[in-house]
Amino acid sequence: MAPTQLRCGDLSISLASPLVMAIVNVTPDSFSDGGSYHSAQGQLQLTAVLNRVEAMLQEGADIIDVGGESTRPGAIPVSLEDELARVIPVIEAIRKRFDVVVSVDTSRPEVISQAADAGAGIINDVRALELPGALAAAANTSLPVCLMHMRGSPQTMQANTEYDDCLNEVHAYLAGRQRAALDASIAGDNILLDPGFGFGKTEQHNLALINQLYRFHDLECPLLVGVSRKSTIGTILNKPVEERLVGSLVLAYESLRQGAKILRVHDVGPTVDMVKMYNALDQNRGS
Ligand code: 7PM
Repeated sequence: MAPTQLRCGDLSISLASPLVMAIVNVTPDSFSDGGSYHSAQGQLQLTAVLNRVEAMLQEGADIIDVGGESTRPGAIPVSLEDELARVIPVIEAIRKRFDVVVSVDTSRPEVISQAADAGAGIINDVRALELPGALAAAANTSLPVCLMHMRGSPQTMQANTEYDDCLNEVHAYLAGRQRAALDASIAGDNILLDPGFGFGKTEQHNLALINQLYRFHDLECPLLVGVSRKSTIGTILNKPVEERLVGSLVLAYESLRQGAKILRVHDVGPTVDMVKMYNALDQNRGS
């Protein structure tokens, strides 16, 4: 059975109803979360981050996802020093001010360890703990981990989007990474899985992942899905990133219908309303 509760360090969260994970991207080239938290001189502005987090919490966010590496297709890799300098002070400042679970969007073992020390409660890795030392670093924190499927690297992922059978490949990959995490002594009920919408996949693959999300339930892990503002929505609607809210909500709603437990989003308020409507319908079902 998939767990119904996550122990995220000193805080616990229930998975009895779906959770909203709010994106806080602290890269200077942040493209789609509206806020840039850097001054004209390139200095990270902690008060700007904290004001944004406060607003997201007022809108009903359950988890704050802090990332300092741009995983945008074709993005330039960030150095370890820059990633640490972006992410660690932000996690510390959020946890000092708010009682909220912070997830850290990273792949590097050094960032995993220091983020946990700074108060992070979830490790969110688009590389599914594949970097050397990442499994051991994550296991050492005893925190929940999110393992995501990506084809290739952010630099190369859209260059090869051919699969024999995308769904089967993603499923087999996640099953393999779940096995690797278990073998590294990460507890089974500390593993979240994510099919990686938009990471090295075509529009048709991305749609099939949502339509057939139910197929991942046999792995008995809570499912996390990130569709917010992604380019498949832009292609279908022919709309720029700031006009993709309705498309994002439709895909997020279908993900909930298929049993997703965590939605990673930019637009917290509208997503929280959608989740409340989904919950109301869900509770009414069969009556
Ligand atoms: C440019 C393109 C910038 C895409 C950022 C992105 C996911 C994630 C991201 C996801 C999990 C974004 C993505 N996407 N982590 N990190 N699942 N677990 O839209 O789908 O934020 S980065």
